[in-house]
Amino acid sequence: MKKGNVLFLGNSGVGKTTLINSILGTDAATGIGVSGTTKETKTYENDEVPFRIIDTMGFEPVKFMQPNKAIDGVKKWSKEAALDNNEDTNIDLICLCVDGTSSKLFSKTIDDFLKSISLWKTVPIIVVITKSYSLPDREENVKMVEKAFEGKKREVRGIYPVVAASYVIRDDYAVEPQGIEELVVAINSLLPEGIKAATSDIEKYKLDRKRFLAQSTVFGATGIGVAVGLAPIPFADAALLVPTETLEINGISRIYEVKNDDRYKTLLNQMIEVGTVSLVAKTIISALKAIPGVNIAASILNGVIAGVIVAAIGEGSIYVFEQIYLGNKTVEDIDWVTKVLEGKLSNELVKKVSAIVDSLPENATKKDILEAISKLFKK
Ligand SMILES: Nc1nc2c(ncn2[C@@H]2O[C@H](COP(=O)(O)OP(=O)(O)OP(=O)(O)O)[C@@H](O)[C@H]2O)c(=O)[nH]1
Ligand SMILES: [Mg+2]
Repeated sequence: MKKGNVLFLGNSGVGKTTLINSILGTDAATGIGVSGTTKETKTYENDEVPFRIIDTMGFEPVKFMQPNKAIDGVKKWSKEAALDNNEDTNIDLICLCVDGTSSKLFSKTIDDFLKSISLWKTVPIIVVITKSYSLPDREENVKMVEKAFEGKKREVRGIYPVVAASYVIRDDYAVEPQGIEELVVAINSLLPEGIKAATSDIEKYKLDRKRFLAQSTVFGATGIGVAVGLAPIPFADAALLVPTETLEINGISRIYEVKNDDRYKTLLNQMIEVGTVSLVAKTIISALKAIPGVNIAASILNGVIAGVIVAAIGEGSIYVFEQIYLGNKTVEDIDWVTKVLEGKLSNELVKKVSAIVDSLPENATKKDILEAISKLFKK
């Protein structure tokens, strides 16, 4: 099948590779919080969307008579791909990524960018505002990009703020991924006729993406859970996890487009009760604390337990909201939801925690714990 080519450009560190990973699930990226500068032009694709993405090196301003490494890399890729396998290397869409946390630089970045892409005169351009964590900034940023394009020869076909991966703002607060599906729908709509995917195919893509993004949300919340457990206060009961689970469940429900109405709030309260102070939660916590042969500090065990509970509730919530999104269940099926979540807090968890505890060093850090938990939860 013929695929479109979408070129991602942007300054180093704006989050191009992270975003590509979030769009395609290709593990192109370096992983959350790990910095890994892209050193060569690389393409990524999957079976679900009708385009491949060309990831480039961090963009440099064009200096007089000096080539831009990113653009040069794309030219080189284009030549080599054409020689290798006759792949179609026409660029169909250019996507400029600007960093939403450093908005003041937009105008200059966009000027430099427009100069550098003069090679592709008729290719449509969109702008993605990466790391768009703050809603008020988001509106401002969109306006600033619009303004930066005013009076320019090239027009911007759309401006898309995104959060590519769950972003932890404070120990107890995180922003879930946002704007990815909208971006993909927009990219698809700008591809040439004959390449573009049908709406029904995009729906299938969206469902898969929601799961991926929801998992990123669970990962973020689990990290918060571990921190809560590690804190030097006695982890007496899981009531301490109410804020973390609230954050997690709300984030997942937004990804699955659940309306934030009274019916949802009732469901949310029930879900949090199951995951914190219910008899089932208390029973499992006692069982976890009593795991024999533990040679790690009590605070580390508490960190593991808290993280695992948040991860388990997250896994259950993904299933719940996916069923609601698909129309198989409603937010009023509270008994069913309760059973799903209680099922996640079963003895299976004791086995999981035992395995994690065995694999951890005595002086395990928050990062070690988080890695061990996510490995165990990944199928
Ligand atoms: N939590 C979170 N971190 C992000 C997000 N986007 C980017 N980052 C982080 O920002 C850093 C840089 O991201 P990259 O994706 O490597 O940036 P890049 O544009 O590919 O950088 P170069 O390859 O150097 O051009 C990494 O530590 C990412 O984890 C996001 O949406 N959420
Ligand atoms: Mg990169």
